[in-house]
Amino acid sequence: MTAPVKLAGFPAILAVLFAGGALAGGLIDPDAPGPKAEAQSAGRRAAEAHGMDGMAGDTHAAADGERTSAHGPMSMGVRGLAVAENGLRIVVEDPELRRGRTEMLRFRIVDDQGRAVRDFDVEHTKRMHVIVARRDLATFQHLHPVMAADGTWSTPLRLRRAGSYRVFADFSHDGRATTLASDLRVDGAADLVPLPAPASTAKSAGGYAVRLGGGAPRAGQESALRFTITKDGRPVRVEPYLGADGHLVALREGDLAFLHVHPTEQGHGTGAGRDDSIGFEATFPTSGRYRLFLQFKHEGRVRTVAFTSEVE
Ligand SMILES: [Cu+2]
Repeated sequence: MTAPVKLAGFPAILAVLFAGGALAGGLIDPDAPGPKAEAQSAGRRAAEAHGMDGMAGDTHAAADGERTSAHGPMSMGVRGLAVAENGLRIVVEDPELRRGRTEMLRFRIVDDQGRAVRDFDVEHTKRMHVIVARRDLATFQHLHPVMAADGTWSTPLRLRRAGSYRVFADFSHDGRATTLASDLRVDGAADLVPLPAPASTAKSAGGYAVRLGGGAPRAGQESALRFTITKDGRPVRVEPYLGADGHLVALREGDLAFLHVHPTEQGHGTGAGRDDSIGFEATFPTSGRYRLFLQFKHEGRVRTVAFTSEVE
């Protein structure tokens, strides 16, 4: 296989994490057992623990109690189209990865003098959230890298399929929420797929079925998105994930604009809680199609499902 040999100094081979899913219909599972085993054998302790996503990080019980959203209104807008914004820039050390290999993705957030930023605010229980999606939105991974003393963030990453990817660094610095994005590439013939048609149900590994309710979203208006999760036909009550009932990322077809969506305040976690659905509020900036990636935790594992949503 003709790997990207031309880049000398390829960073160390690393442990990985793959989000799974590869099936076009929205079967995406970042915690599939296979890659995890590989990651462990690759033996990069610190990064790997966080790279496994939800697993390690979610044991921070203190943060789980915080349901209040730290987001300001600005996070409702479109983000993630730029490599530099708000005086900050993302610098990816080596954006070329070999297909199917566990590599270490490394990047820094630098200021306009090129100095690495090292003080980040905690959002959703983490100082840095990384999303990696292929351009056709067929794959999605949500990672939590670890930062070295010099400000370099790193996480194991494995991309199973060739093609062009976007990496989003979602963070807050000095109280300002920012999402910067850059390209990654995996050499080889890419089997790009069209976006699946809009559908109100999606399945994930583990026998979960998720239904999306709430009506057709309209551009520029706040839309309620409610997800109801069942497993083998029975209702599922989710466990806290990143300090909320779930985590939702919406990416716009065509340019992969990034919408970070807020959980609604009235979760099911309190009181009688007869409603087991998970609610979010999103303002889609324009009409068009979006891919929604919902992550929730149940029985200790984070599951991911994807929906195509048509916004009018
Ligand atoms: Cu995250």
